[in-house]
Amino acid sequence: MAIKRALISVFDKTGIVEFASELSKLGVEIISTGGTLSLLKDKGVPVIGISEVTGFPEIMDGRVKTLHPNVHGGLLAVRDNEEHQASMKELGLEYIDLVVVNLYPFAETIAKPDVTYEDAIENIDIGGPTMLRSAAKNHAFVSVIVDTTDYAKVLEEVQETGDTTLETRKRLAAKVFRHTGAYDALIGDYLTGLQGEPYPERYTVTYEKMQELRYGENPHQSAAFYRTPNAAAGNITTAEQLHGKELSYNNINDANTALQIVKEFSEPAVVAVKHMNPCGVGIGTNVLEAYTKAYNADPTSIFGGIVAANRAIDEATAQLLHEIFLEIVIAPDFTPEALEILAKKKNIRLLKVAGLDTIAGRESQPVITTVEGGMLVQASDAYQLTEADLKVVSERQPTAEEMKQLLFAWKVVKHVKSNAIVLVADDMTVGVGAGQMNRVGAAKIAIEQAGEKSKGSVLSSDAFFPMGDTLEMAAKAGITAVIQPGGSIKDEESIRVANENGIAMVMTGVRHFKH
Ligand code: 93A
Repeated sequence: MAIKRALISVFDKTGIVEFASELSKLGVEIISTGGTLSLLKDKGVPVIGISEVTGFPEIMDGRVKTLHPNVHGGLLAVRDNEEHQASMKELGLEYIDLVVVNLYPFAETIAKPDVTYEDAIENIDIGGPTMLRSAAKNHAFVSVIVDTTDYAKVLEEVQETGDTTLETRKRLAAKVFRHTGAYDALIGDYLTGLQGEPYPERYTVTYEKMQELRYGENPHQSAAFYRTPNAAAGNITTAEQLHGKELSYNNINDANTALQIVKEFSEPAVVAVKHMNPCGVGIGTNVLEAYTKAYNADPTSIFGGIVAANRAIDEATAQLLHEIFLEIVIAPDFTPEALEILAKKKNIRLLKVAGLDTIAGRESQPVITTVEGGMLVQASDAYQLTEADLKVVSERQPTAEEMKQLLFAWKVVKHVKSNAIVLVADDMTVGVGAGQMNRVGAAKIAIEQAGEKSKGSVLSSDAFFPMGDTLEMAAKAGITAVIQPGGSIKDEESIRVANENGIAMVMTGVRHFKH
């Protein structure tokens, strides 16, 4: 076997002239379509038009160019099958040994903000995937290239032996079916989305690989990092690494959490994250003040943590960040002085997430959790509390300052693993109780961590109090105001304890479990 005839039809023409001309030099006959044909002719590569093979003009504005038995017979014939050989002869068909196709840019088209429906539909490639699939099915005999980065390897093999190896053809074929599968899935998602049907019968998602990771959550677990096509700004997948070691699996997960929390705030805010929970959150009039508060919130846990700020890191803040061991600092920008100070440490990862200073709140997007044998999909918890949600249920109204602290505590507790209790005072978290199996347990941890600082602080709870015990503890600790969803059959018990202790209590009617 040898590669004697190649069919080339590419939308992305990167490297195609060089590749085709090298093939031609090796005596390979090249067949091509419309734009690819003109380009190759222009560049002096000997090439035959597809119409000469099909005996048909390209019709319907190019919608039907290569969809012809002369093409697909030549691609699908089993070369050592006598009946197939006889058909080829009888019908005057010729084998095609190599297909080079890349598709109409559907993903790029629908990513355009002003894309029209007609534009999207016109960018659904039909002939291209058909050729790719025919060639990939018949990879025992046919080579197929869908990725421009494979030109070099294929050329090398053809130059050496006149053909590709079966191993290469198998690899290329697998790539094709993953590619066409993802291509169709995206079209399906787009059309399903237009119908406003978030949970279709068959759920297809396509992600593209960003990088292989050294390992997963633990060193014995393998892992890789993928992104959705067209990820929005402000996401971890769009972060630019300015300095430091490669991100690890846990780094990416924690950085994602830190970003989600910091995006809650429009005022200057700094968040420190450990093990997917915030250990310190501070807000202030500037990044330095916000960081100082986030640090003082829990100077122990921040060690080895991930810090995210929603304002550019300046020199003074960088000095403080430099004093402790941090895995990552994330910010919308770094001043040159700040960058110089932070980059003194070889390993610290510095991530620039453009736009982070202007994003407040998050758009709802699907969140996927796998279970063994399946998956769960839900809309992300992007609920933004409004004044109308709030109901003061205690005898005492919260003061304006208490209300400010309560709303801050509420934004943080939403991002703490359930059961979650957060204590806040003076624009910073002073106690975080995360991931406990009962609410009093979470409160106990938060209060203990706050110590003296629990006096005069406010408390937020991600879900209602099943009984009055958490309020009893809060009262003893000197907490003055509480925010919680409400909705327990024993709400009255908690309200009574609050009233007996002069605690102001606000209900939101919204629960924020996070697991
Ligand atoms: O319009 S199509 O769905 N119908 C076809 O028969 C067909 N054949 C190749 N799209 C078709 N193609 C696509 O044209 C290829 O997948 C490639 O993306 C593009 C190359 O067109 P040109 O050579 O005219 O630039």
